Amino acid sequence: MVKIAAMKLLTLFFPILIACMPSGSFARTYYVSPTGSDANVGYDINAPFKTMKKALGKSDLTEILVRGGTHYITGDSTVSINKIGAGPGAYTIRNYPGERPLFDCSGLNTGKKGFSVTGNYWYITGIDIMKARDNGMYITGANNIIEFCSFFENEDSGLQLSGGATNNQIINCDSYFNKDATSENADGFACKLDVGTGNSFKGCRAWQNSDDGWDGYLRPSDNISTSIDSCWSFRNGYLKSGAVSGVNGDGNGFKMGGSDATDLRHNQILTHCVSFYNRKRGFDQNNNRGSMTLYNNTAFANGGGNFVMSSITLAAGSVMTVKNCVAFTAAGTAGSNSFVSGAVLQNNSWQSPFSTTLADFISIDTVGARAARKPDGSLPDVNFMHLTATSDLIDGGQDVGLVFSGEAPDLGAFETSPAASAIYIFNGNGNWDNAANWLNNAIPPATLAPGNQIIIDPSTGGECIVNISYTLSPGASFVVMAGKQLSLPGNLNITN
Ligand SMILES: [Ca+2]
Ligand SMILES: [Ca+2]
Ligand SMILES: [Ca+2]
Ligand SMILES: [Ca+2]
Repeated sequence: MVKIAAMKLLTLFFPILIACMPSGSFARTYYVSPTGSDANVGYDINAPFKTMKKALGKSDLTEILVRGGTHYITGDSTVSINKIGAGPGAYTIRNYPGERPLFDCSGLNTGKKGFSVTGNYWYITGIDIMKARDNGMYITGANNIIEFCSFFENEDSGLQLSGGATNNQIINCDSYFNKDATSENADGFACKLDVGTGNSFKGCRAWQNSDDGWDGYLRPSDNISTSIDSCWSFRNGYLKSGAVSGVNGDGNGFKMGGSDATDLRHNQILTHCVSFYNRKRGFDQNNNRGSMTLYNNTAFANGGGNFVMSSITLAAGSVMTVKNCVAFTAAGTAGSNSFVSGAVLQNNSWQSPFSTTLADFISIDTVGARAARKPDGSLPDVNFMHLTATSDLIDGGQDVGLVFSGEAPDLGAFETSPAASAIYIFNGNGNWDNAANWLNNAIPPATLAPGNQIIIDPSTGGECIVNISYTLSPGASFVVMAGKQLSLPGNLNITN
């Protein structure tokens, strides 16, 4: 009886199953848990695998959901991510929702990396990697996205891009307390040596790495490009303990390049980045011969100078451009800044007409800079180096194609949002300068701030008489409601 019933079910459902299957595709989500077993089926949440290696070896894999808790990576078992996807979204490794897996790689053999990404089109998010015996994560593949991950206490750079790695995006990641035996090599984020072009960083933080926060030193790659946006680099060249990392630790915030024969070009675009309290330089040319474009970056109190970009002449065709940047120290000065001959320097805090003092900043206290990220992985809110409402650095920048608020970009990494907009409504009948004709007696001020608005909406049968001279400046708006009367015996000037 039972056997016959099962046969009937098969007959009934088999054609339907075939119809639902995408042709040629066997997509599957696997689960990996510290309490799982590689003898399990893996695709059932109640029967997860134990190791990443097992899940990564499945031919029908498209996604791995990693359960929280500590996963131990040991021996020679670097987590190898090598499948080559055909396009965006091909493969995913993510934390199980609401959980945060930690990969403890301290049991690896000497010199072994934690994760090695040779594949393409992987999206990896929501995991932490610690104590690898070399890099926490080493990427040579292309078009991968690494988001909201952290790398700490590894024995070389936390995350490194090399071996021809191209077009990878590193988003909202932290890399800290990484230290190699000599302190000479461990950077927070290394995009260096034989790396390819088109890699980018956004919203990342690097602190207390024994060598540099970011390092773009090349050997032998030449004329490649990297962009770094909204990243913070601080206290590099110091160890977890706070001690100096040693004479071999470089201690730069953003080291933009350099090469053995001082001849190679690493074209760098840095925007909205903040570099502070690094042991040596905030932004360091380091004999990079490529183009360096720095817009809206802030350097504060770096021990060896804030912007130190005068070490060597650029290659023919390369350009150094520094606009809308802020350099400052706790003593209230710009600190030490230098640039190559011919550098384009415009609208920077140390240049005329700006007067940059402590009064320009809400706070120079770095409190909160290493605080936990927001639930979506974005950077925490801080007051550090944000501008006060009266600062002449607000709207002091030039439009370089980045998003800004108000009339123009501010100087530095943090754009100030304009005050909440006010709306003034004329709802009476008669003269403009009679406050009683305005809603709540709120008559518009002599100068209307950008974003604010005047609405002319006289009472039925009434009119608004502009009996004074009034000037509307750029950014303010003026609306006369349909069918309503506006008379101009005085002057209404609208400027742009
Ligand atoms: Ca070094
Ligand atoms: Ca370095
Ligand atoms: Ca000022
Ligand atoms: Ca602005």
